[in-house]
Amino acid sequence: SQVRVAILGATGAVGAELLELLESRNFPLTHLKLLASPRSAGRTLQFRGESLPVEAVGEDSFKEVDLVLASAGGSTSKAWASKAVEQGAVVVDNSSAFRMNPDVPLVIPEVNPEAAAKHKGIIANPNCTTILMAVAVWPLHQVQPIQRIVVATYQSASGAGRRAMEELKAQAQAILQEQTPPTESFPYPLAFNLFPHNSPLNDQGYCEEEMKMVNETRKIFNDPQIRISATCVRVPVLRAHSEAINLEFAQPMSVATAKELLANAPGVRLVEDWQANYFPMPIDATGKDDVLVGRIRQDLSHPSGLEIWLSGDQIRKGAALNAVQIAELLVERNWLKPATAMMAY
Ligand code: A2P
Ligand code: 11C
Repeated sequence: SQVRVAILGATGAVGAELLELLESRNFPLTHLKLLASPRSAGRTLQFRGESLPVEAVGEDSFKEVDLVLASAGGSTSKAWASKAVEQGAVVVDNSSAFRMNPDVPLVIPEVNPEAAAKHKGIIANPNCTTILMAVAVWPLHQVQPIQRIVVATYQSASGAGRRAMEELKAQAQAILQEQTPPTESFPYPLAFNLFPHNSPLNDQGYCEEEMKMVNETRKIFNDPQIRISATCVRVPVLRAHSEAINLEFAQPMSVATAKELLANAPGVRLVEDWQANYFPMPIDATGKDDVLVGRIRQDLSHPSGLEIWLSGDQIRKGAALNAVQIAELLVERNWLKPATAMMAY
């Protein structure tokens, strides 16, 4: 089948990657519409050797569109997703706006593809940190149930968008020239520094990003009992997030079993050279589809514990690639049909 696609947020960091992936993966589209804010109207972007115009999103943007890939932030999705659904499109939304809505499937194709079948017009793409962790942890959890996850993240600038990536470079340059680094996208200098993720804090002292890892993982695993505690940190890396993950299983899982499962898991590449002390790094994960996982070891402090380490491209598997894989799933399984029961999103 042939699909008419719109990208909402085409000029952003994730938007650029969506364009690249639709082209390189030969997505079966007949028409591609590029949408962004009025600031970008009149710009052009390249797709399959052609210059396509960027349009300001508006009331009529979703007529004659079957699929919207939205990556323009939560408020933009809240403003436009239901309009797109009303006009007959299915929306794969990258923002946090609808992820915890019980009528919205939250999908990672390697983990819970079947959930997508039940969509009512909107399917949510999980947060980048959740996707990377879930892809690595799910193959283990299926074989030996995990009771508790304690995770610390090392998140790159790309998670805060294209301007934030430029700001990190500008900050590094300013500091090297002994000037005051610009801080517009970030609250503090990130270059030569790091800070706990600056999303809003709840009463228990956890930030939104940390609670996304807890709540989204439970929803995707369909396991409301699994206990998760996260500490999310922004680090001066351009793109690709890393995570140190401690897993507590119901029964011990050997390091050898975990390695074998991860070596064969979809979307995962086992990367470890113990002799060379070489393990996943963001520079190696950048531009790759797979989540790089390694440094798998027995938790010295717990007989049923394992430690794992990963790096994954935040813009690719953490965002654009996962969204395109969801779109491919919808096409392959013939699930790309307009909402039958209209939802009040
Ligand atoms: P624009 O470039 O016109 O501002 P990033 O996460 O890399 O910062 O990208 C955000 C994306 O979301 C950009 O494509 C941006 O477009 C788009 N965007 C931001 N605000 C709006 C809005 N109010 N309406 C439509 N698109 C928006
Ligand atoms: C970050 N993951 O790296 C965040 C940004 O829920 O989609 C993306 C927020 C989201 O800061």
